[in-house]
Amino acid sequence: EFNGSGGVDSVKVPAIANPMAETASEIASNINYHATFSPHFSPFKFEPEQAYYAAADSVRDRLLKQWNDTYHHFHKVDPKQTYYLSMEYLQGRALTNAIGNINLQGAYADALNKLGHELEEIAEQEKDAALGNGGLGRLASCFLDSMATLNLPAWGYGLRYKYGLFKQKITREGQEEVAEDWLEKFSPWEVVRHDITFPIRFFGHVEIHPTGSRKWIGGDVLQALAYDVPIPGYKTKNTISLRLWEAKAGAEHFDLFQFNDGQYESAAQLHSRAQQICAVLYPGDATEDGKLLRLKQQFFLCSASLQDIIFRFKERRQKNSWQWSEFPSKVAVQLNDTHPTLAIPELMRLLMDDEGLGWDEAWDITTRTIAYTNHTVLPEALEKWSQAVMRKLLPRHMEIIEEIDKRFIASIRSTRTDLESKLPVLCILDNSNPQKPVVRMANLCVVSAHTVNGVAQLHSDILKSDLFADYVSIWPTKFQNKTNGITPRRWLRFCSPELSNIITKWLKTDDWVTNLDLLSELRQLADNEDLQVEWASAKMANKQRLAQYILQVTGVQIDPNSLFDIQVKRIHEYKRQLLNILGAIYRYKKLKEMSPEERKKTIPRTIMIGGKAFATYTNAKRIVKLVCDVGAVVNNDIEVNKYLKVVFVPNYNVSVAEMLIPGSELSQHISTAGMEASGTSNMKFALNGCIIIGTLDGANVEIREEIGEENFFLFGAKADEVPRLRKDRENGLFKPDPRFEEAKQFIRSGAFGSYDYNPLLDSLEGNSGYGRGDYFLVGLDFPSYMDAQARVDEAYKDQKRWLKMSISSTAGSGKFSSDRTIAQYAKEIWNIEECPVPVGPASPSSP
Ligand code: 4GP
Repeated sequence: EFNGSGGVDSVKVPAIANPMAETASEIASNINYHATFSPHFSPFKFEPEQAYYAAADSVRDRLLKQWNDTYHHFHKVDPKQTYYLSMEYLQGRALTNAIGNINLQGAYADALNKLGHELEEIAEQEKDAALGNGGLGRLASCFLDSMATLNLPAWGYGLRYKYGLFKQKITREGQEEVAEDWLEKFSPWEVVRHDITFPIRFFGHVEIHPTGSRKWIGGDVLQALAYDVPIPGYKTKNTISLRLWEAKAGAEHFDLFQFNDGQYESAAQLHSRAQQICAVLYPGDATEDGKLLRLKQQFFLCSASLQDIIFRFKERRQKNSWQWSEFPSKVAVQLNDTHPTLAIPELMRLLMDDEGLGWDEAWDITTRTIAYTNHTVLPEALEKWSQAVMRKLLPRHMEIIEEIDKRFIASIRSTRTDLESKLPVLCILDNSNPQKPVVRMANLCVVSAHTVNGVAQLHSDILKSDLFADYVSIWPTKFQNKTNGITPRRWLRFCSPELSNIITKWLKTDDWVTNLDLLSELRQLADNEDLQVEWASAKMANKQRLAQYILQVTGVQIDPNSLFDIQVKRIHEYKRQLLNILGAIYRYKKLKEMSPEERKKTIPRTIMIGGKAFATYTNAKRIVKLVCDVGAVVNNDIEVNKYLKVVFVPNYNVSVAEMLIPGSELSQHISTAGMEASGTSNMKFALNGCIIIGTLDGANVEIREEIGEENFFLFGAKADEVPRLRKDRENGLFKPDPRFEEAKQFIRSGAFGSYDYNPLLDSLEGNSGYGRGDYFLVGLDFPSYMDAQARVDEAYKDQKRWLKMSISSTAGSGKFSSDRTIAQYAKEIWNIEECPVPVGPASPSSP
């Protein structure tokens, strides 16, 4: 029925699109308009892919209008604005989210129907924007959604990686990484700003003027080019920016003479170096070249963003006279972990060398502007850069860092003689290994930032009592906690419309979508039979949809009547997927030993595990392989596979999470206590009425407090016991539980194939060392984990009780909205206020 010009006959192609269209027929016209006049394909097809791009283009029109209005409004009001600097954003798909936030789901669904398509199918055409690795990157994306929704003057800055996080293929060997080209065709969600470019220098040297002022000159100069991704708030006109930088080299760096001479590669050297910068998210940094590239990426983000921020600061000063001292009352910069730490010396350099300020004034401005969030206490994740590499790539910044360190040391020596002996660990430059002196980025952040925060109460306490303890005595008020949160839009309203509708019906309002605390009213309804029936049917619908998906991607048929038990997150030894799979192995072995009658009395379970292992993390890859091997044996064992399935869910990403989480009933958050800074998927699962089995770690502690201990399956050692338990183990005081020995022995017996699992199993033996001697205490926590799992089975037998727990989990999740987190950052760290774009006739959006 396609008429060859972008739609079906019944919908005419208009000569002009109306970005503010709200009715289905106007929207259908817009889609038709774009299919015809914003072509990305030849005009003979209008299949789901073409429909997706045309629909996205039509949504983008509206977002651009809102973006322009928001920009103009901020410009006029000139409020203090926050800039969130992050090397990672795990945005996922944008279409459903944008349509939902502008509140046009129904109209879009109808419009697409008119054109012969289903919104859901169209939405699946979109590739995930996976410009991040895991929790830290997804948190940044949830934060953007909340900043826009709360009408805050705030923007995100990041890098426009060509290849985001790899695609995970599961083969006979286990995980295989394949490059994921999210920009392969085109992303309808970004707008290139050809007028917004900044020079970014690398290498070169520092020139000292007779006046004493210094200038960084020479080296390579690339250009940073801005791409804006509009971020709409929920039911508000405010639409903010995620500004992603791309690296370019100018035409003047293309050596035509060399090219004509046949020296093609050297003719375009700088061009190819520019391309490398944004080629890949987090390139492996095992080699020196890899480290240099990562450092270049970090500097590229920091320098481009700060130049842009300073440009906007000046642009908004309309009065003739203004002062640099106003900067911290107009600008807040938040560093998402230490990755953008170079923002500190870069701001100092721009203020001193380009703007002519003295050290004291520049330092005052910098320290009042910058705040830092820590996301992990794992020692290997605390960044340390080689001083030699830094001096070569960023000679002026290295000078500035040395000066910051020198002044810090001097101030301690003059005011805190009691801390002198601690200076070797507190100072920024670590010269303890003369072969390899390094810069400690976390120390630079703590010394320079006005505020340092952890991401859950327990984590913030650990920062204060352990990692940063001595700094606390120097700056007692610098340290804060900001418990993470998740956006209820993506993680409930849009990913589970079934459950959302029930909640709205029972609360008689959908205000909970922006005021998540309202969910607590479900608590007194948790026993209500009618609600329970509806709740169960929504859960069942989501489980069926998930079962369909699992069949499609793995070929494994799972039973929607079994208990759906899910653990999805990056694969890491501290997250203890190994504990989960050892538990599954033990369960399988016991099922094998049972009589058919006994088996019938057990609770059928489907254990799903998903996540990506870092390409060079061998033990994590062995864990993936083990889960796959166990699945292959268990799922094909006709004696027991009615009672147990084990599935490795391939290529876990944001979109897969949106499918898995609504269909979950039990979710595992079982890290060694003290090691998971917060966790955020625990919040997503709880919000969707899934019960958590977990340790007292990260945000689990607060989740359990909020939803009630009777609704949480707790097990395992506590954070403050862990050091002693590790010591005991080293001293040979650990007596392994026979069930733990049995599970390991079963693997060693070859029950799951001939792959060599000994290195993995050996990491659970011995008595000392990181990653050996069971550093993550899997053996120690195994018995209490198995006991907790037995309590799960018991609870699931009583479906009324289970549903009550499920409703209570949702009811207790109000605290974990990223709206709450961001409101706290705004008030307690950034000191910014909302700046809503006025409703009513729009101000002119073109200059
Ligand atoms: C993660 C932490 O591991 C996780 O506990 C936390 O919820 C998340 O940050 C957001 O704060 N860290 C990372 C990382 O993703 O790369 O360090």
